[in-house]
Amino acid sequence: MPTPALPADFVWGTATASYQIEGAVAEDGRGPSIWDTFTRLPGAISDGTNGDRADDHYHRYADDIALMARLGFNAYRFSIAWPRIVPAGTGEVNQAGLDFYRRIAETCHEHGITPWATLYHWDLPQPLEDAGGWLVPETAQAFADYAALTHEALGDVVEHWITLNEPWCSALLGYGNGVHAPGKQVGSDALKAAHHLLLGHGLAVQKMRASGHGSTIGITLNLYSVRPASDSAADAEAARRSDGLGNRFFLDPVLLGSYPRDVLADAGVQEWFGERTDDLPVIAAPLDFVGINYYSRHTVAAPEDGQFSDPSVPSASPGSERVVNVDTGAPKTFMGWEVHPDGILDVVAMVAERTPGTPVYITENGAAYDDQVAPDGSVDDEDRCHYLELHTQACADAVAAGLPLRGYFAWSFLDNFEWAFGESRRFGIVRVDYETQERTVKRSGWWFRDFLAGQQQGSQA
Ligand code: IFM
Repeated sequence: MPTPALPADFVWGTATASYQIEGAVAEDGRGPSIWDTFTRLPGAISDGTNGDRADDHYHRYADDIALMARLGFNAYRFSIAWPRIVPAGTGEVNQAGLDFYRRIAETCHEHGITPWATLYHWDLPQPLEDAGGWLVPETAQAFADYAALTHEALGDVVEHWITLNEPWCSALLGYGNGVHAPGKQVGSDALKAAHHLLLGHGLAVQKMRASGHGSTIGITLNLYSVRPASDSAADAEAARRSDGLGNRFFLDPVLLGSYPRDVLADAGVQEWFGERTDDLPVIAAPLDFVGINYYSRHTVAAPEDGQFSDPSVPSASPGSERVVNVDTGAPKTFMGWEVHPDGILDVVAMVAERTPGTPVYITENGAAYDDQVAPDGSVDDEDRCHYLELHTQACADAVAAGLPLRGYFAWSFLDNFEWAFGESRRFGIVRVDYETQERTVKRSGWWFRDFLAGQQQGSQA
């Protein structure tokens, strides 16, 4: 059955992130970021690639945005590279960086596409990491200053602003197990990094609100549908921990102004967090919307006897190292992530129950598959088409259920540099040949064009 048309003002966008697509890392005054450094560490990136060139979007953005328009998207979510704007993290501002993002926004407007800017999608200026990174509160202040000046400079061409993308990843992959930049492994102190990220978010919202621009401001969290593998009390406990660290630890401070006590206790960090309660009203600054990146469901269990976690293995789950993710046998993407479209309703409900009526956007959703290129150059990615069909249908179900879902952004427009997996995982609905930089719309891109045309017709009927 075709997906029913969603309201005419439903946002149908596509998303990218600066380091993953821009390339041009040494051009026009951009400073080094933690990802420039991290990708040079032996073994950090599975295929040894880096973002030096990526999709060369820095030079090809105009054609890329024109292609987006041809496919029918009405919004483009991109991220702004902090080291292009403030190359050293604090201090001198690089006008060429601001000019680049103004060109992106203006090109979007020329094509009837609404620009959505994310201020932090993981590319921290390296000098700030050298000074302690997200483990120190000064980085939160530096982020707020950068956010405010960028918003001040571009608020006339960009109305929708997202402070942070997925602070769980920045904190727990960056400082917990170290599989992301900066590659630190500091145990439960990674939660301090999470706190400083959220503090930076709150300070940024305060400062951005003080400008004359009537922007809408939100944050993007990666949330998971979580369920216990069985009815046992032990599996329910595993689900509490997984939901606690993955979802509630971010949702509660941002939307309710408090950290979940059980998660602080699991990680043994009550004292440190107890000394920072004054930050909570800042972190809980009122938002105009909440963005959710939704990809998958976690089915979790308590460890079987003998499944002890090895304390010498750095963990991204401080205090909950022994929670086991169970393979349910459901279809998975090339990332090994279970395909569970109805989880969209679960995660939107998590926001709605904490802050009823606040608009929610799925700011990322998509899938990596092992794309095959036919001799004629085409990519018949039927599995990705199916994934997108199921998840856009779930959006329609969420709206029909009365949940405050107002938009959806497909991840990603282009194949791109997938962090620790380098170029070995492709999420794009448009293929990129990294050698020639040629773009080829995959079958999923054409599927989206037809789907969006149907939406437009349906919403006009
Ligand atoms: O590529 C990433 C993106 O940068 C953040 N969200 C998840 C995507 C897929 O892993």
